[in-house]
Amino acid sequence: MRINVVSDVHGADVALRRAADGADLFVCLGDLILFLDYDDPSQGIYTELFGEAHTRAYIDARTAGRFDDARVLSTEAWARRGVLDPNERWGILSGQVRGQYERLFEAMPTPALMTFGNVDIPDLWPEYVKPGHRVIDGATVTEGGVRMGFVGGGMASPMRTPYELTGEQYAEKVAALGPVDVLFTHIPPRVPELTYDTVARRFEFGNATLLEYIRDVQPAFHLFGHVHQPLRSRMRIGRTECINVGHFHSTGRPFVLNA
Ligand SMILES: [Mn+2]
Repeated sequence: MRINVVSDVHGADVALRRAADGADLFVCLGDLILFLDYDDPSQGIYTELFGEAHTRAYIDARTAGRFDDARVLSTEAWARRGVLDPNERWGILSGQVRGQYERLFEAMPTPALMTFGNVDIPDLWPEYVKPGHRVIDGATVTEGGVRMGFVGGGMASPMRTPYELTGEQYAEKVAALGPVDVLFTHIPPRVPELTYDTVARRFEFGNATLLEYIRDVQPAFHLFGHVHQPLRSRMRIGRTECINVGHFHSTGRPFVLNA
């Protein structure tokens, strides 16, 4: 069975339309929305709302780990738009997010097995999924005799992205899977080579429970995304081949797994 897998779509709807070409099964591991484009600050929701100069300064602050400075920049930018109460931000942001979801779900191949990235808003998905889109998070499906487990979302972080979980919440979802042949998640196991981003020059969040699960269950494959430019895009842990499927927003190409 040929499985085409994408992750970190971040707005790339044109390439997404063709991402299932030639596949028996199509899988999307989340991060559909583009809030901030670290490589190209001229696009994304923040740039549409606040302009490119603000977005560059905001990205610089976050990249340097100056999260307090980033928050001050953000508060100032909202104030320039007349939004002083942080609770009012979502009303404006949600319009932009909904526009992107409309475009991306329209381009999303069908059928598709999907889970959430950390930059996704699970509550909005039911409004946009098409017939043939199956959203799976903390559960398994069997296709062509291959048992597949899915765990979506990221870990609580200073980046405060929309779908972040505590270690306990994440572990609960992993524990619900039982044994699988192929594990699909948005984030990698907590292994330095797989979590270090060589361009952002920082460790992204991996998950320790995933590493325990791999050592314990030894699925044939673990496929994930999240780290856009990883130090290593694949490595073997015991019998499990761990593979970062790549930053679809940059490559426009799915990872092809023969399972
Ligand atoms: Mn991403």
